[in-house]
Amino acid sequence: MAFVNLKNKEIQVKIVYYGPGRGGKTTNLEYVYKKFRKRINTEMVTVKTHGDRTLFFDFLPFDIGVINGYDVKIQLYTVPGQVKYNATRRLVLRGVDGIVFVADAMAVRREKNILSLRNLQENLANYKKSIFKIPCVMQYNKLDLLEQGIPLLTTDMLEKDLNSQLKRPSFSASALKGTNVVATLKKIISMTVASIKRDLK
Ligand SMILES: Nc1nc2c(ncn2[C@@H]2O[C@H](COP(=O)(O)OP(=O)(O)O)[C@@H](O)[C@H]2O)c(=O)[nH]1
Ligand SMILES: [Mg+2]
Repeated sequence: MAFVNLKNKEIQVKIVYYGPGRGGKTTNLEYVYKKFRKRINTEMVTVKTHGDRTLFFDFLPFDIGVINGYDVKIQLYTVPGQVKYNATRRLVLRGVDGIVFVADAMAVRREKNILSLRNLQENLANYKKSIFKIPCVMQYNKLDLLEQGIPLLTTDMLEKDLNSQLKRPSFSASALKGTNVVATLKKIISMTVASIKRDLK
């Protein structure tokens, strides 16, 4: 359940970008940050370590205006994808309202995607949340690599591997070029806000 401040009539919505390390979660947030700079009045917080890997999380607050008289503040987070950082991933998932699962469409990352989705399911279960109930959007990222002749998983394969049971909205995307980054974000925001409205009733 989202954090609702009845006194200032404000709802804080937490959306987490989840997925395997190097899949493009940080790149998604960086694109959003650049694109909507005017609506974002705080700096993007990002904690990086060797290479450009997220150590703790990236955080981007995002104001989407008023819904039902409530000021809605969207908070976008990413998690570190590497297997060894599970404690941090779990922490970032605390209080999550919506998930974007960023899968890496590179053929060599097939197994990593599947393991990461399973890990998400386990970590949500830890908070008594079900991946089948929480608002969730799938993003198949790095579409642009096709032009360079890099072997990619087809959308059909990705759907079969990751979305055959969940049946969530999915987007083929390029976080690097910005293709479908905003579409993904809009979809998860609308699904999450709708779910919070149902809860508030
Ligand atoms: N070609 C291509 N590279 C991408 C794309 N998205 C991310 N990358 C690259 O993949 C690497 C890992 O991206 P990053 O956003 O740090 O992944 P994260 O670990 O999921 O946060 C970086 O070198 C990015 O530039 C994309 O859509 N296309
Ligand atoms: Mg990252």
